[in-house]
Amino acid sequence: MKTKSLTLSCAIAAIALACPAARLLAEAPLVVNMIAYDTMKYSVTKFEAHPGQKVTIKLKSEGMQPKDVMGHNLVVLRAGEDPTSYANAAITDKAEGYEPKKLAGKVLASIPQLGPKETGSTTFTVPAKAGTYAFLCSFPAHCMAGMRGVMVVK
Ligand SMILES: [Cu+2]
Repeated sequence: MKTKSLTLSCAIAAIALACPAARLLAEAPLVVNMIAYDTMKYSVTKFEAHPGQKVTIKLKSEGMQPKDVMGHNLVVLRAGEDPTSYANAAITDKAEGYEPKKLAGKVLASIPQLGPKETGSTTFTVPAKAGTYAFLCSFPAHCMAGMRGVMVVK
């Protein structure tokens, strides 16, 4: 009898794990550790996440130059938004850290401009829509120089 009930509870546990909702509840948050360099590159240019997953991106600037001259931020765009268009539209908005309020509708999450050895982080829930979400540094010319990447949601 005891063996039978044990078998039954195992079967229930297996069903619960196979259920997508249970999988989401059980899924651990994803932490992405990223470094920004004055060579206008990120240490991470691609990562994968699942719809509904909680993601924390931690960004550390290993830059040496002052924030005014060589600041680095991270802007994660919503699905279908183009990083080059965002960077071009934000280029004159120094007062807002190159993250203008008028473009807020295009942004999923962001970390403000960092100076040398500063760190920042952002936590967000991955949207339900599968696809590619671009991220970039919106300091003038950095995105064009290659300071960008993608979050692949699947
Ligand atoms: Cu940058």
